[in-house]
Amino acid sequence: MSIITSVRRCYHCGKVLQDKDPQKEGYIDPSALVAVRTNQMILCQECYEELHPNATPAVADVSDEFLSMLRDAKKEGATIVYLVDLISFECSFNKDVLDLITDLPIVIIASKWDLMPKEVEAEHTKEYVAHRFRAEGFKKAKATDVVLLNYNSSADVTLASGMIKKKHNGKNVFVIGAKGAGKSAFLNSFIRQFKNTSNRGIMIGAYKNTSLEVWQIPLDDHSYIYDTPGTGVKNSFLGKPNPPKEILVTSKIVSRKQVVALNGSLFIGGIARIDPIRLSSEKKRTSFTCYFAPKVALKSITPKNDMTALFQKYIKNKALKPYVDWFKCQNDADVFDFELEEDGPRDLGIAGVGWVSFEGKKGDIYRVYVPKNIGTYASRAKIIIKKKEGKKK
Ligand SMILES: Nc1nc2c(ncn2[C@@H]2O[C@H](COP(=O)(O)OP(=O)(O)OP(=O)(O)O)[C@@H](O)[C@H]2O)c(=O)[nH]1
Ligand SMILES: [Mg+2]
Repeated sequence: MSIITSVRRCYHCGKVLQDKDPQKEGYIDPSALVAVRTNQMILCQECYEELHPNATPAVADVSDEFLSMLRDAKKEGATIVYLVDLISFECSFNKDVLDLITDLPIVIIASKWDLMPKEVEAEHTKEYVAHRFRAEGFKKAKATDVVLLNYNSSADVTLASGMIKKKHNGKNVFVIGAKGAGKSAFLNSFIRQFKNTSNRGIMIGAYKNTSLEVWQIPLDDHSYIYDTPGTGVKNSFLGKPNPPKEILVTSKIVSRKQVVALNGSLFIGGIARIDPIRLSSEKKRTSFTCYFAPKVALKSITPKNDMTALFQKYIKNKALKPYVDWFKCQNDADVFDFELEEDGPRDLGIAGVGWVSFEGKKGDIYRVYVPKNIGTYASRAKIIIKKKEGKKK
C-alpha cells in the first residue's frame, strides 16, 4: 500500500509550491500556505506579483546609497536643487527621498521649457510646479522658487545659477531629480558660465562611502555643487529597457483635440486608455486636449458592448502606435478610477508619455488603464488655455 497525497502547485505556472527558499522556484510565504484550504487555488509568489495589479499607481524607485547621500545633505543643512522634466515629472517623486529633504532650502528647476506647447504661460506653469511640490510635502514651495529652464538659453541658466548662489549660504548644493530630467545638461551649461573663485578644481568620483558617481563643482572654498545620479524611473515608460521611440518628445509639443463620449474610450496608442465612466454634463462627452509626441496615435472610440475585447484587438493587430510587447491584454494592466473632487481644468497623465487636459466636474469619474507598474496621475491642469489672447512664450 502507498499513501497518495496531492502535491500543491501554483495554479498559474504549475510549479510545486515550497515555503523554504525565496530564491527557488515555487516559493510562497509559509503563512499564505497555511491560510488556504487544500482544495483552494493558490499562486506562487512570482506569479502573484506578475498577475496581481497594483492597488495604487506605481511609484518611483530609489537606491539605499542615494538615500544615505541625502542623509548627509540633511545633516549639513545643504540646499537641494530639485530638477524636474516639465513634460513628465508628476510620478517621479519617491517618499523616502521626500522625507529627507522637504525641510531643506530648495530651488526647483523645471527643464525642457522649450518643448512645452506654445500656448503655455510661464507664471501659470511656475505655480503649477510649486503646487505639485507642495502636494509632495514641500509645504513652503512658491512659484518664485521655480525656474523654467531651456538649457540652451544662457538667460535661463544665469537665472537658475543666481538663485542657487543666493540660497546656498556657503553650504553644499545637491542637484537631484529623476534619470533623464536634465541635471547634467543644466550643469554643463552652468559650467560654461562658471568662474572658479575657489582654490579647488572640478572633480568626478564616488560620493563618500558609496558607489554613486557624482560631479563636484566648487562654489567657493567651502562648498560644492554636486551633480548626482538620477533617481529611478522604473514606473515610467522612459525607464523601460527599450522605450518606444514614438513617445519621445524631441520638439515642441503640439496639442491635439479628441472628443470622447460617456463610456467610450480614448485609446492612446496600444499603451494606455482613458474612459469617462461618469459625467454630469448634459452633453455626456468630454473634450480632451492631448499633449503627447506627434507619433503617439490617438483614437476616440464610441461606446461598444465589449470595449475590453476591442482594445485587445487593437493591441494584437498593432493597429495604433506605439505598442510594447509587455502589454498584451487587460491582465497586464493597472486600472484606476479617478473621481474628481472639484470643478475646473484637470489633467490625467501617464508617466513618461504625456497627458490629457479637460474641463472637470466634481463627481465625474475617469477610468485609466496603463501597463502594470507604469505610473499615472490626476492633477489640476498644467496648461490653462486663456479665452483672451494671453502672454505667449
Ligand atoms: N530640449 C531640451 N532637452 C533637454 C533639456 N535639458 C535636458 N535635455 C535633454 O534631456 C536628456 C537627458 O538630459 P541629462 O542632462 O542627461 O539628464 P540627467 O538628469 O543628467 O540624467 P541622469 O544622469 O541619467 O540622471 C538629454 O538628451 C538632454 O539633451 C532642455 O532644457 N531642453
Ligand atoms: Mg546626469
